[in-house]
Amino acid sequence: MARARELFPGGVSSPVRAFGGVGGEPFVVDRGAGARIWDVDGNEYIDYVLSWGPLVLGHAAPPVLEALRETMRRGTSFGIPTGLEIQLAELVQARMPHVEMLRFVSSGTEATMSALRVARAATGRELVLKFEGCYHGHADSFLVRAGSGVATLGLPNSPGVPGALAALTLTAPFNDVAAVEELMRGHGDRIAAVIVEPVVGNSGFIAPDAAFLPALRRACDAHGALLIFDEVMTGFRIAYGGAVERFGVTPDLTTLGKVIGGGLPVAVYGGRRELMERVAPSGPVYQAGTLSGNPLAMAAGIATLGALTREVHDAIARRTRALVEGLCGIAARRGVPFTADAAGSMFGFFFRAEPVRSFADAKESDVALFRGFFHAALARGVYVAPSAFEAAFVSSAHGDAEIAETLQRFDAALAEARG
Ligand code: KE4
Repeated sequence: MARARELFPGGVSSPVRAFGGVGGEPFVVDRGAGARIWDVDGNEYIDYVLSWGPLVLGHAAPPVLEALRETMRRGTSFGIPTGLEIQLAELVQARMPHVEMLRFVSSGTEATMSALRVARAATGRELVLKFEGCYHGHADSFLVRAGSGVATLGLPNSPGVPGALAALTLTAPFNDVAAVEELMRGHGDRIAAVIVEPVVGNSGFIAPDAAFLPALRRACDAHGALLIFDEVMTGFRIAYGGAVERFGVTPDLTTLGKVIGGGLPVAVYGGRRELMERVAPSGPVYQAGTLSGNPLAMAAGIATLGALTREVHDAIARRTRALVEGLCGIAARRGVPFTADAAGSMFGFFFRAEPVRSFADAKESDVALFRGFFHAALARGVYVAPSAFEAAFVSSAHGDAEIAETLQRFDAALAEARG
């Protein structure tokens, strides 16, 4: 890490990995297999970060490695159409028929940035509405924090984001239908899109109230705005068919990432055909990428989705629910204020008695206790995200033994963290 800090800002390739949210120094990983990872000192951890979501089959999953071995023999990249991208796209469409046409890119940031560009082009409008605590990658328009909690023109929270651009981003609290309707009354005819994580994973785990997503759909229809579901994290995790299957609300555009690359760089933006046909070269909205549709990434995605059958998905979801219920039981027995929830193979918890419905609620959780718990759990071989405001993930490699072991270690870690 000392050498890394000389080479990279904060010594990391992505900020959240630097343990800034929990203090201390990150470990350096050596390898992973199934549900477990080992650091360069030989310490073993049951992994609930899974590369921040992608590894739904666990580390070094045999079908993925086999697909990579077979594919790399024929070359690693062409920049020419291949059959692999067609195969992966058809696998996505089979589970998400509302993604009528799509474009592969190499990161969730590219996907959401491009989806917003399509929405702005299609509507001729410039404003975008996002929700506090939702993260959609680091494109300028999304690095904006609300000045107040209800409806405001954004203030850049990252230097380098031009004020004029930040001013085009509106924010509202997640689950706050009244705030959305107020914004729509005030700015609705200038809003190109509303973008939302259907289940929030970037403020910790926050599920939508039953009325929330339908209300967003209605508000967009009433004001001619497009609805974008950012499913980079929730896709193929909260349900076999993602948010549309789970909530019955259909967006105009969808972004995907993480799971569909099985650990290699793949993301997607897609949706209604008449919107996507506006994208170059069939239309004038420009977006391009040297490694988009990369054959190795496509092969890993095909192997991952191919193995993630509905039965496999449902089995992981059952184990995830069992884990969450076990965690709640332990916290209750120890009298620790705690709330946890899950959707499919994604879950999260907060050290707070009341349910968390917004980022403001999440920020009221006991972050200091989370920090102590994180390190006590890590010392016992359980790795959750080094931040109180991230979700956690389970893979098909997390069997009953891993869940049982996790609960034992969680209990001891909580006892230590409580002091
Ligand atoms: P990437 O550009 O990091 O591939 O994807 C951005 C993105 C877009 N949308 C959602 C809903 C996301 O969760 C993400 C990325 N998620 C974070 C974890 N919260 C990636 C981890 C990191 O930033 O290192």
